[in-house]
Amino acid sequence: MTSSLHNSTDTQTLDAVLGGLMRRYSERVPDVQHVINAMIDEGVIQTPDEIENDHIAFRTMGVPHLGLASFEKIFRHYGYEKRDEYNFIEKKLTAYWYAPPEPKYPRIFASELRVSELSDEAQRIIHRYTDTVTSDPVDALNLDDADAVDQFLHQPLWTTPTLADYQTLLKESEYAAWVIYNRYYLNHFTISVHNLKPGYNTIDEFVDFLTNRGFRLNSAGGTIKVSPDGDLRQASTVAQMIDAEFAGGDVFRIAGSYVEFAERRVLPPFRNLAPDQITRQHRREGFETGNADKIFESTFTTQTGK
Ligand code: OOG
Ligand code: NI
Repeated sequence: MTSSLHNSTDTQTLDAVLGGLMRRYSERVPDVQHVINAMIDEGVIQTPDEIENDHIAFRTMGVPHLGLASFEKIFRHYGYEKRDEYNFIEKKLTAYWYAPPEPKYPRIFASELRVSELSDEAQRIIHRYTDTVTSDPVDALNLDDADAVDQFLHQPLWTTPTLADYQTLLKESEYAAWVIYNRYYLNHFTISVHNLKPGYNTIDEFVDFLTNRGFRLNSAGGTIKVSPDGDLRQASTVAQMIDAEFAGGDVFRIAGSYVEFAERRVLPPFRNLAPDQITRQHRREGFETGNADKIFESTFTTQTGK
């Protein structure tokens, strides 16, 4: 099915699913409201709906019946189209981005852990939880029922891990530990800074503003991550810590989700266009492996423990 065949029922369902994701994410990540409040206080925006959400991101476990092959069915049903692949050799991750059915919707960046590349012990731990999933749970879901999809995205897919298992995974793969606890929780939403008012519409200016307001930013590879072509510039907060309850009632502070900021520059052939003529298609599209590799670390202890 192509996006042009998509009807208003699909987009209404998508609106509701995205609304549910953003609502729970904002409740869980106080920085979301703090950033928005700081932007209003500074006069960068008047209301939150002026913010363009560049993309949202999800993480998945690459095992049978789960992973991207399962997860992506949800958003492809709403007209998202699969685009470029990204490979993270050290982190053992594969990712894709998905283009939305209409420009008003965020892009999606979704990644998957290549579980089979981990040590036997880590694989055993992961499978102890994920092996209870014996068929693709998305196939059992009515994707036209927004409430059902919202519940699915926020329900435990497997039993709550033990703290010992979490900590063993953490030593080998911070990503694995994140997913075993957080599952499909929204990993981040992303403020498009290029559409903000002058003085705040470059990543350098926006990062200055965030730093002056006391936000802690991910410093892996430098605060501002720049693509080799210079046209995709990104920064992110350090993930907020949450008090996570593990099996047996153990409570431990672990990384939750974070907020990202992206500047997509106008591509060279369009640089002579008047500012009011510039739309999404004139700007740098997609993602960048080198940038993403460092942005993943927003939830890693090297950043959260700084
Ligand atoms: C995703 C990190 C990559 C980007 O925009 O390149 C990313 C994650 O932390 O799951 O968001
Ligand atoms: Ni991102």
